[in-house]
Amino acid sequence: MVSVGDALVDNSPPALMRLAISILGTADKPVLLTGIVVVLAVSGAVLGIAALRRPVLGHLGLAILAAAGAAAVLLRRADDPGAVVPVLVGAVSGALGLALLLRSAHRYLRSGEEGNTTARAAARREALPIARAPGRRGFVLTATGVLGASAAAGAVGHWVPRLLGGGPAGSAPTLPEPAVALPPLPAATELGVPGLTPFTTPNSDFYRIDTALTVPRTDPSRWTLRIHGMVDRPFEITMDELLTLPLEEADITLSCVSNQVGGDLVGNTRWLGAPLAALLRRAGVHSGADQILSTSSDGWTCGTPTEVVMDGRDALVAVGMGGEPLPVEHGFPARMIVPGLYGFVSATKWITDIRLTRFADERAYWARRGWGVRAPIRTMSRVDVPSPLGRVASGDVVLAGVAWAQHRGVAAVEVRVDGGAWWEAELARVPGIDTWVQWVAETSVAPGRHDVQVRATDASGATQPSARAEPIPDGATGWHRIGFVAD
Ligand SMILES: Nc1nc2c(c(=O)[nH]1)N[C@H]1C(S)=C(S)[C@@H](COP(=O)(O)O)O[C@H]1N2
Ligand SMILES: [Mo]
Repeated sequence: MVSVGDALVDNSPPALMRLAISILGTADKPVLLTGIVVVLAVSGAVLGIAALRRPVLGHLGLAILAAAGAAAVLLRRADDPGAVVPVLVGAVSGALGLALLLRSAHRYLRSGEEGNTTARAAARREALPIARAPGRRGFVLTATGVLGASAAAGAVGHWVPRLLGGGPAGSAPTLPEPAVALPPLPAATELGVPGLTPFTTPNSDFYRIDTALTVPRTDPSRWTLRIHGMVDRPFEITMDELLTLPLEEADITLSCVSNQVGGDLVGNTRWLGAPLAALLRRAGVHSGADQILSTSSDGWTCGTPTEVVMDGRDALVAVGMGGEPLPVEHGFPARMIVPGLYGFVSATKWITDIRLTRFADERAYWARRGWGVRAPIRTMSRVDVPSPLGRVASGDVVLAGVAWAQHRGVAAVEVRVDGGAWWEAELARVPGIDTWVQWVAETSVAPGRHDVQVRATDASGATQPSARAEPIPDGATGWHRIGFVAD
């Protein structure tokens, strides 16, 4: 099911993907998987009814479904033909189940014909439930048994790999100390306004965006990262080797290009990792190799401008996030992080391969689907307090939120109420230019409905444009506005 879902995700027309993302947001995965279950159940019902007349139809349909499943598995897991075994076992069990059900259904139908006048009439006269009639009961029992066995097999298939420790949770490496440790965050990074987004996003609250229907699980002792392509000295590095490199810490705010104005697909944390530029220097990148094409263990690809990674910023092959090894959902055992670029062009999770190439020659996953190629994060600001459509007491009110302009830095945040004059908010302290910053402003309002707007100016002096643009192809623009009511 998951492989079929993956195949659907990777091969849907871009327009359909955009529609699904815009309507369903991050619910798109459960909806897709539920849809597959529904399609399978309906196909099963139709095939079952057809098979009553012509059993061969049922088995043929089953074979076609199994072939589609096997094809989806083999296409994605070409290196692991064993992955098709569950599909085959499923197909054989399906055929057995179908044969059992058909036998018992035919027995019931026959008993219906023969016993109509006697047994069924007797059953009715004695007010016995009709299920007691011979044959029917047998069919209901067989059907329940087949259903129960399927559910049990599904549950076992789902839980056994997890119980056997198929995941890397137990084998997570203990993270070495960074060679370049950052001082603790200054106290003034947190303004302490109730309801305001915390400066550091806890790992458990960090937004998750990826195309993976099941989280790729890799044993770190078997993980390698290959760096090759347009380089002088291609090499492969193991996790042990990576962890002996001088690791660095960096506070970086990651944002998804799909984040709408006012949206929450953005988070900030302290990352730990090996500087990517050093690894690339070791490989010796050819001039002209303007794209770093990275690939995850599940085949997702990402194109990052080489010059951005080499310009001295804290681009990392990260192994730690928020003081812990990367959680599996966030790329364990290693991922890329490049301050200033949207995640889809910089933040490859479950990374296993880096190939130096040229934008003119190759397009990565989202670029092939109509999204941007070079996508620096746009300056953005958000109102968190008051909460949208929230109620506050009239008189003095506190307005607060966050703003970001990664790798340029936020120079100023301005707010205005009810379309009045803009005034400057107070900014918290931040450890660098790669993170968001909390802002706060105070005003007083009369009872009634009001709205707040916010806009940020980055350190180059550019203020966020008011014109609204959709996230596709390279990031939303516009000023965030929220309404609130003062009592
Ligand atoms: N392997 C892989 N890495 C990926 C993606 C993906 O689909 N697959 N999505 C990217 C996108 S679009 C974003 S915004 C970030 C999100 O990282 P997070 O889920 O850790 O917040 O991961 C990036 N890395
Ligand atoms: Mo994203």
